[in-house]
Parts: sequence; C-alpha cells; structure tokens
Amino acid sequence: MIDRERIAEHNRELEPRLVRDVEHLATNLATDGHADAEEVISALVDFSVAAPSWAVGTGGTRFGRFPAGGEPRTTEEKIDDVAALHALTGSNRSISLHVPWDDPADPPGLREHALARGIGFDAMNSNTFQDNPSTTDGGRLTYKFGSLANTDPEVREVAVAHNRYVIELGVALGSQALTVWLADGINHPGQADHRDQFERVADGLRRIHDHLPDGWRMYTEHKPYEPAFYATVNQDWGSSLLLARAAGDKASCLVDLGHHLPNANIEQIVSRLAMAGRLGGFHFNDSKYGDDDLTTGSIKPFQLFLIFCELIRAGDGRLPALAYMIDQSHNVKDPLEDLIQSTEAVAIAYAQAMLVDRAALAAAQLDNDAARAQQVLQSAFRTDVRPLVAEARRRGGAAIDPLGAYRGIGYRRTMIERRGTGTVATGL
Ligand code: RM4
Ligand code: MN
Ligand code: MN
Repeated sequence: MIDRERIAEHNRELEPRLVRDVEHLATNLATDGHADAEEVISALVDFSVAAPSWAVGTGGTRFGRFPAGGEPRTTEEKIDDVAALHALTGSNRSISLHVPWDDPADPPGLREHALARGIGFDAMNSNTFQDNPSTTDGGRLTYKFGSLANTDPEVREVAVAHNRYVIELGVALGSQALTVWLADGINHPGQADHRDQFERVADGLRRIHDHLPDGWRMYTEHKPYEPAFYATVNQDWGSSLLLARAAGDKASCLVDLGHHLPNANIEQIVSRLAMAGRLGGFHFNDSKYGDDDLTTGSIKPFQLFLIFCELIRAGDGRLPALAYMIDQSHNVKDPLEDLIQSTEAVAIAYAQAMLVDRAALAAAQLDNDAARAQQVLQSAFRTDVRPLVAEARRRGGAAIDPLGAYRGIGYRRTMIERRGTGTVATGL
C-alpha cells in the first residue's frame, strides 16, 4: 500500500503553485461565462474509472513480451496495484476481473482483501476466446471455431455455463455487471453463415441474460476484427445494439474506443446508442490504426473530449452513471504509469466537456452559426484544466502529481524486490 503520508509529503512542495493556478483559472472561467471551477472540481472528486486486472501487468504482442518487473503474481496483488493507483489518482475505486485469468479460489476472502484496501469490483469479464482448461480441452470441446456461435451445441453450452459461472462469481464479489466480448467470427469467406452465427450468439446471450440477478447489467462489446479477420459476429455498434436488444432489458452496449474501423465517428456512435437507451459503458484507450490499446488521450484527445461532450448531453448536463473502465495493454511503459496517465486524460476530457457553454452552443446551432459553435467547443477544449484535475486529486487525499509521486515513492522498485522480475500478470 502507498502510505498517504508519503503522498501528503510529496504534495506539500507543489501546493503553493497549485493554489495560484487554481485561483487564476477560476477567475478566468468566471469571467468567460464557463462552468464554475468549484462545480468541476467537485464532479471530478466524485468521478471514478475502473482499472482492469489485465492492465496492471505488461502486455505482449505476438512478437514478444518485455515484463516491467514486479508484476502482480495473484489477483490479490493486482488489487494491491489498483489500490496503489487509486491512492495516487483518487479516481480508480474499482477493479474489473477477467475470468479465468482471474479465478479466485476464495471469493469472499478476495472481496475482503479488496474492501480492506478501499477497492470494489467493477464489471466481470468472461473469457471464451481461449480454451479454459477446466471446461474446454482444446480437443473435442474447443473455442477454436467460436464459443456462443459454435456449430457444436455442447461448446455453446459450455460457453453459456462459463458466463453464468462468472456472474455467480461476481455476485460473491459484489460486482453488478457482466461484460461479454466474444472472439466469435469468420476468418475466411464462406467458412460460416453470417446469419446463423448471429442467431446462435443472440440465443446464447439471452440465456446468459436470464441468469442475471436483479440490479445487474450486461454489456455487449463489439469489435470489427481480431482474432477473426474476415468478420466478427458482434462487428459494429449496430450489431451490438441488435444483440443487446435480443439479450434483454438489462443488456446495453459497451463502446471500446479501439474497436472501430479507422476514422469512425465514435462520438456520433455514443450519441446514437444513448438515444436508443442502450449505451452501457466504455473501455477507454487510444489507437492510431486498430485495437492498439494505447494510453487514453495520447493520440486523439479531441475525440475523447467530444465523447465526453456527448455523454454530458446524454445526461442532460451531468455525466450519466455508466460503466467507465480503462482497457489497455502496455508493452513498453510501466503499466501503472500508463494507467496514471490514462486516468488523468479521462479526467481532463471530462473537465473540458463540463466547461462547454451548452446554452451558447445550442444557440449557435439554432442559428446555423458553425464558426461560433466551433469557437464554443474550442474555448472549452483549449482550456488547460490540469489545475482543476490536480486540485480534485489533492482534495481526495491523492497526489497533485501522481506520476512524480509514484516515481518518488519508488513503488515499482519495492515491488521488484518483493515479487521478482519473472512474473507475468496478464494473458495478453
Ligand atoms: C479485447 C476486448 C475486451 C478485453 C480483451 C482482453 O480486445 O477489448 O474488452 O476483455 O481484449
Ligand atoms: Mn475492451
Ligand atoms: Mn480490445
């Protein structure tokens, strides 16, 4: 655990400058008719984005893996890393598990372990894209040709049963949602029938949905390609919407920012799904070409800002209560450093979107005044909101400069001493 006192110590030096920056920015915002600085800060204090258990370890590519060292060896240690992250950012209150990469032998014990560190369980993820030694065997029962879309009813049964198992595990942990991302699809034209595959998946999702307890949500996550390179069953937001509708009332769509064909207008997709009442949540990351899983906001920060504008529009001025999570894979950065930067990027986009003068924008839109509309958006996007984000962290007892504090405290060094250099924390 990262000692709060170490963080406070680190903050002391940076406080005078922060006080000046916040004052200056607050005065300017008030003069320019933007949202009140206090309003933004308090929204940020409340905000949290979940960390995925698979992102606290180094991800590999198909060409290799270069571990950071000190990676968590168990799900407990993954929780410890998220608790360290949360201590620094104040905005990562929960962890999202991936089963069977995480398959705790003692769920109540794990729940207590997390609770003691102030960490909760976000959506559960079910993995049916790899054979699972306890259910499929890579022989007769295998996900090689799909899970819920498989032509073999026995394999479909095993996939449904796995998802139901993940729900039950989630109940024991205090989670309230299941995210289903399927690798099911077609690699070669003619290999399978598009419609039959879709109908089998819809049927499987309905059966999984039937198993959801009250108060639970289920998210369908689309992705255009990989590992199926010709067609995936849940290919795009339209397919995802159809599948969520077929599954049932508790199902909605999850938008992973990397799961779109190049140049897709993701903010418009967000708007459409919200309008259809089926926007469920996000997997934040960034990409240049495909599902690159890069640091959120590192490539297209304007897109991230526009997405948050749509969210605030959907929530009529507030951020809707959806499932917000980071989904990344880091192969050259220290995973925790990347998560710190991603969390900050999400908070920045949120703060900037809050600064949009929505009344002025609506008026410009009514007048067909494109130049004025752009000015309104840019005036929010180009505001350096980092002091507000840092102030929110400070008020929550977290670090003014989380990356500096992380390095200063030497968390990675300590973990390498404790856990060694040869550990692998992720199946990616
Ligand atoms: C997929 C997708 C899922 C994630 C897996 C590990 O590409 O993004 O959300 O669970 O990767
Ligand atoms: Mn994802
Ligand atoms: Mn992905």
